[in-house]
Amino acid sequence: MTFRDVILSMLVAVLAAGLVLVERKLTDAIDAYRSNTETNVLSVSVNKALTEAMLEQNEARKSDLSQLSKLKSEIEELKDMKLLLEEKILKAEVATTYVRWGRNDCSGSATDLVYSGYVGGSHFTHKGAAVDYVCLPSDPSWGRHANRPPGSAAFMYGAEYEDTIIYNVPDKNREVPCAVCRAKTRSSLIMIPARTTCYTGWEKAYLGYLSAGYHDHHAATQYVCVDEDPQTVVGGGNNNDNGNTLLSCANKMWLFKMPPLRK
Ligand SMILES: [Ca+2]
Ligand SMILES: [Ca+2]
Repeated sequence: MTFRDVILSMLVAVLAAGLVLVERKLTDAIDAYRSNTETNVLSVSVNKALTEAMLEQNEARKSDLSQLSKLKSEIEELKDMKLLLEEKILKAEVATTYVRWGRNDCSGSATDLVYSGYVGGSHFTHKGAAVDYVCLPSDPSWGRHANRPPGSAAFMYGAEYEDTIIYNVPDKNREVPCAVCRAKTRSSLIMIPARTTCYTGWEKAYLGYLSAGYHDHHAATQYVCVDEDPQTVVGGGNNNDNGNTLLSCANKMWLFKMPPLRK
């Protein structure tokens, strides 16, 4: 081999090495391009998915906001309804009525007089008579069958005070007035016997003496509270009519022997 041949062989070897190097670089470049392309595709897909998720989330948020706004509106409407109902309740006509026995007027600024009149009831000698006291109006009116003959009728008599000390009357011949009272803003009424004060939460309408008919009379009566400062019927006179009677209660029931009540 000549020197020229040697040189040529070396040149061929260098060229071959250069070609291998170029091929390797090309392969790397192609791999890098592929890798970048895949990454880009992946990135686009991820971005698209993220965008879609955000759009869905925004839509859901819009829906939630709409629901929330609707709920707030409904709550406001309910609040308005509640206020209206409370206003109606406050303005509602709440009242109760009672008879004030022994007086022709009512007590308290929140109490109206419905009517006043006279206490009536059965005759004290009549067996089987009605037991209740009634407050007869001073301006009665007749129905269709006025003034029937008394053959088989029930009777009504005026009541007299039969105790001069308790009721502070000059004799046992005075008639008893009454008043039907309407207590505004009150919804319940009870008569509490054997107490001079109310229980917690209750307000006194009036104070009086527990009264009923005489224990040995034929006709039964009922317990009523006669005002502690009773009046007499104006113009009633002092005849001893003795139709219906009112006496204060003597504390002889076994209950009243129990402490702390006195006999
Ligand atoms: Ca009498
Ligand atoms: Ca009389």
